Amino acid sequence: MTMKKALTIAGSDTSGGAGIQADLKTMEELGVYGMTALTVIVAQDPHNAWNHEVFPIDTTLIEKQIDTVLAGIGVDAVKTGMLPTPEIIELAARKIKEYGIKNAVVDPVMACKGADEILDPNVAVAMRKHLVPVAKIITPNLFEARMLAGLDKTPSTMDEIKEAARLIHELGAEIVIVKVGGKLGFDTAFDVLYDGNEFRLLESEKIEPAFTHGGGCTFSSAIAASLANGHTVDEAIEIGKEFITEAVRHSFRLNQYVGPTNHTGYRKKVAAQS
Ligand code: PXL
Repeated sequence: MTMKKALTIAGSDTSGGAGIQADLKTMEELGVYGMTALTVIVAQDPHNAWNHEVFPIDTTLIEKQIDTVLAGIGVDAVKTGMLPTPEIIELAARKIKEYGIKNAVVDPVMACKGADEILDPNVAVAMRKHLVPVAKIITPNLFEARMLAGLDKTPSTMDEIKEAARLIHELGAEIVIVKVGGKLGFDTAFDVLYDGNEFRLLESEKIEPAFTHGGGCTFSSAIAASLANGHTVDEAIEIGKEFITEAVRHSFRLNQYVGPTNHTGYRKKVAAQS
């Protein structure tokens, strides 16, 4: 038997709901063989309000991991998550180019949810320059969209969101999906997609209350895994939306600080349909 394969270049979320843990769980659920190049370890401080502590991995070691997978094995898709320094961003982009990876899904992580502190102000600069141009699909949230588009405030109206998506597309990404989710007070949860030709609203039901830790990692991994499985871009995005909706529906509380999305949610939906 052969399996489709995907590589995630991302960080470890020790608490298990986001980062490389979310990516591997998602790929597994979608029947894809997941592999990793670890960029950073995030630990959370139980004695200081779950403050995120970020420990980057040496760039040489990241390069060795990426080469292990891309030169030594080969993949059907690559996903990037937390890349904590400009050097690591440049490295990931260079490797995606070097190995001619077409199915590259970029989740431009700039901070952890609930932890406002941006990783490094130069992260956005390096992403604009190196990573956005190699992305088939890029999935910024509103804050990341603002930073990538170079806006001085976070977009909050539909026109502002569309403008941010357009500016990010101009930097070279094929498809931009600005994740709005349940924010901004609309009745549905939605994202705004721009492919250079048209804008599309990706709507889904709003699930409340919801825990959303790791939601961005999960959504982008589900898209990457679906591309690896040979789905078209439109199909992959649709599966990604369904996967994240079910993961949010089955989300749960881990402790007083964090509640992850549940990667087994989609499986339950598929089982119920068959
Ligand atoms: O959800 C963003 C994120 C991505 N990657 C890692 C994380 C987090 C948030 O905690 O820890 C490794």
